[in-house]
Amino acid sequence: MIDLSRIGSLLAQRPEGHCLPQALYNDAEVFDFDMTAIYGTSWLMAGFECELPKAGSYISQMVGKWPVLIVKGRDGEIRAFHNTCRHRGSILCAAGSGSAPKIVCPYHRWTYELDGSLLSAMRMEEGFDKAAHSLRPIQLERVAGCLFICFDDNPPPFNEFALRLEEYLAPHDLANAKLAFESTITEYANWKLVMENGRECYHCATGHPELAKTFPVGMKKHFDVDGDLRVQTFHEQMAAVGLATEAIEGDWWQLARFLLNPEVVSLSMDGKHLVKKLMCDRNGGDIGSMRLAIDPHSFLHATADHTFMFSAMPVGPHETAVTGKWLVHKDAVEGVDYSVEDLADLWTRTNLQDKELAENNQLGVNSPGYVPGPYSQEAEMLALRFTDWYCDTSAKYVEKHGR
Ligand code: 3BY
Ligand code: FES
Ligand code: FE
Repeated sequence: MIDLSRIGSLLAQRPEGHCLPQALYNDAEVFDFDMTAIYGTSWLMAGFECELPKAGSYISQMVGKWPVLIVKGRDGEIRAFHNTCRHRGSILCAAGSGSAPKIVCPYHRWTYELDGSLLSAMRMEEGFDKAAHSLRPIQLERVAGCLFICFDDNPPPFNEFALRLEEYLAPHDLANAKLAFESTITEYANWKLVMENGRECYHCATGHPELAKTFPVGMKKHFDVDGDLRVQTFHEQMAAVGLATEAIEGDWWQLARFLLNPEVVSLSMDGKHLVKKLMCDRNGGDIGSMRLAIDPHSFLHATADHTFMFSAMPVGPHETAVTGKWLVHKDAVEGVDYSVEDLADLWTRTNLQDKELAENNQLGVNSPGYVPGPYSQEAEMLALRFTDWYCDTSAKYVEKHGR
């Protein structure tokens, strides 16, 4: 049992505008709380429709300690299930992706249809009710080629987000994309330190010399750089080709299309497109970057030539799995239109640099001398927004369940 009154008092100790009390970054009970109250109640970005090209395609992934299976049915629907057999609970598919005509448990061979219904269970007694042993579903929504899941049967409102994401991301045509590369690294830091790091660019000029060549690291809240005379023209040009730019947000999501550094058309090592076949060819492929961020765990950047998604999944109090996915146009040919090595280079370096920063942060936060310090209101606005969201969401959970 999680002691919710203890969590409530830790949250109450946080000084406004500051990072969090130590225990919220390194305590085992807080980790359990975060899984239940944050990852267990939020919409999470699980991947992309293009990862499930045909009936029987599946993705198996972990959300913390919770195994999830996403499957495409014969009817074209994509469904998410708890990846646990209704017999004695084995996982059905190991983490990874693949395809299968049926879902067969590796333990005693209970066999499920792609829609989760139990098809056969050998040697079970007469009267055994197969219909009562379907796989247990998890909420899943598809928007503009992205897949979102929520463990809570009463998930946060989704419609406004879906409408706006469609408007911003549809021009990137993710339905006609393919996954060109995926990688997962382990960061020995609490997931909130990983996310705070991922939300701010206070550290980018020195911490990410390569990213800083293309990314506006001096940005403020909505990725505007003060005094950049190109901004007005950018917004006009994008409007002329029907691309939304305005920075908008809901409680748990943010969307914007923003200007990259001068002469830059992609988030790449040299600012040039990494893929010859574009996902969005409007304005000659000079369309800045479309940024999506969702709390608690993800951000995505879509430039004309490729899309990169970042996802942080807690593993333990001091351990987080960070997955990157790189999408390109489905007709782009590896070795001709792009090289995987070049495609993955920038964010791989950036993620490894962030791993070191987050791990150093965790070591220092564990010190008996640690005291939560203030964020820069200008340079760390989005990290502060993340921490505020975490505290608000947590406090509401404690309020609702703590009596
Ligand atoms: O939140 C983002 O979009 C990014 C990407 C790099 C650093 N961070 C501010
Ligand atoms: Fe799946 Fe036994 S646990 S068939
Ligand atoms: Fe960083």
